[in-house]
Amino acid sequence: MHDDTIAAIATPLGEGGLAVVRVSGPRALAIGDLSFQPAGQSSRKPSAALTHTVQFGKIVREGQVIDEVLLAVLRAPRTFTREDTVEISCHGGLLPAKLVLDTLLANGARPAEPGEFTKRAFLNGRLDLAQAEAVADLIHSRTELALTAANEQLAGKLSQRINRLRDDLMHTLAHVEAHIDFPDEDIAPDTKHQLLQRLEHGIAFMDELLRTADEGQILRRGIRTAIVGRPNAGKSSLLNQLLGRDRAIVSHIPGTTRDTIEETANIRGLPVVFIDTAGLRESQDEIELEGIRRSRESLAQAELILHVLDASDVLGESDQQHLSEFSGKKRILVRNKSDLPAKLVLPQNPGPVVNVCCTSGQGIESLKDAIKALVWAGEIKAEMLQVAINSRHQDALNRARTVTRQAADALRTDATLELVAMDLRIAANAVGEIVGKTTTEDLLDSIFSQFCIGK
Ligand SMILES: Nc1nc2c(ncn2[C@@H]2O[C@H](COP(=O)(O)OP(=O)(O)OP(=O)(O)O)[C@@H](O)[C@H]2O)c(=O)[nH]1
Ligand SMILES: [Mg+2]
Repeated sequence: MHDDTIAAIATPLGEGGLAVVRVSGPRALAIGDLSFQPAGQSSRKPSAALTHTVQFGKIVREGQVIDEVLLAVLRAPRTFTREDTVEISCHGGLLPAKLVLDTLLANGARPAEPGEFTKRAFLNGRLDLAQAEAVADLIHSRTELALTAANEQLAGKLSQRINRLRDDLMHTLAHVEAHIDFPDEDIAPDTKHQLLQRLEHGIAFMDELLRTADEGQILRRGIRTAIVGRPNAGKSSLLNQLLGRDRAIVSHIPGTTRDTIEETANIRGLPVVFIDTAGLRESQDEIELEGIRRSRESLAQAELILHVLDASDVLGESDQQHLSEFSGKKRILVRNKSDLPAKLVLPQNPGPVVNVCCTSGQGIESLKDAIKALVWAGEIKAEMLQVAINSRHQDALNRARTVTRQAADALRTDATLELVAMDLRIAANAVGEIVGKTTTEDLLDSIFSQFCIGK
């Protein structure tokens, strides 16, 4: 348990109906007492109030009323941080929340660091590390699928599986270590067979989890999708259609888009980050050249490319060049202007092609299906959402898998049991990192610093 008491504004800074200021730690109730004056007959000072009740009153600093508030009293251990907690709902807007916070700080609280409430929840055993990460995923989720995945992880679905995997590794390790202690006894063939089976089972399970990494990444970060093509092909028109609103300027003048425009949309449940770019062509214009340079940069970083072609025109030399240039990437060819007489002839086997008309919106739904089909193989299964791992989990599992494989091979070929035990210990530790059974201060810092202040 921590001996200092932390406080922060938990709601976004800006004007709103309400803001919430949070205090957590051993002196939360005492600091509440110093800052809060109950109003009316039934309201109490925090230290005199029952747990999980709301008190009405005023925040007062040096005799001056700061704001009229509702104050929630939450006593340990049934709180998010498992510490005594006070949550003050004050009027929204920068100043009331800031003055309430200042009062709490003046009365002995310390400003919380980003993610410190959740870090305490983790350190006090309320959440494990994978669950703590899910809190951040939940806050940042941009589609309902991402939210579902975050909720499943927060509910411990991934953690349960990871704990079982780790228990299995530890169990095998205990067996192997027992035999190291009695060097005269060989491991009986039956037992050895069982141990090997268990290890293979563990490796297969790690592979299963590792296969969810791409999906986990998509749900958390979205799919970066660059919309490219020659000027006037209809890239900005396409962006507007996909977003369902007029975001980018569309005009008949080639070279309209200069700066890249980035917007996130929900495509069949998946968060997709679309990047409209400047049309690719030779240019003398300094600004357009910079735009084209940025287009190239977006192209390089994109995980998916929508290559827009004008169906009413023949395939130009530059189109042809771009077709082969982008063929190594996940790509969909979008034949735009399908309302006009067709002149475009595509080369053989160009990969997925969708016909659209960006003035009427025709074909846009098929394009959304094509995007989903290309980036997410098969259905979106509930099972997948329960486990979809993040890149930190992926890294830990990859390390665990390598040494478990090594341990299994060593055991099979009767190598020294000490080596087997050492690898298994490394594997169990790596798996333990995922839920936070083995951690370092650096790891915790890097995870919780990504949180917002007040969470
Ligand atoms: N007939 C027809 N015209 C279209 C269609 N889609 C776009 N256009 C027209 O094509 C012109 C260019 O559209 P934009 O969306 O600005 O093209 P762009 O690829 O973003 O062009 P740059 O930003 O200059 O590279 C505009 O006049 C659009 O109205 C379509 O499906 N059919
Ligand atoms: Mg444009």
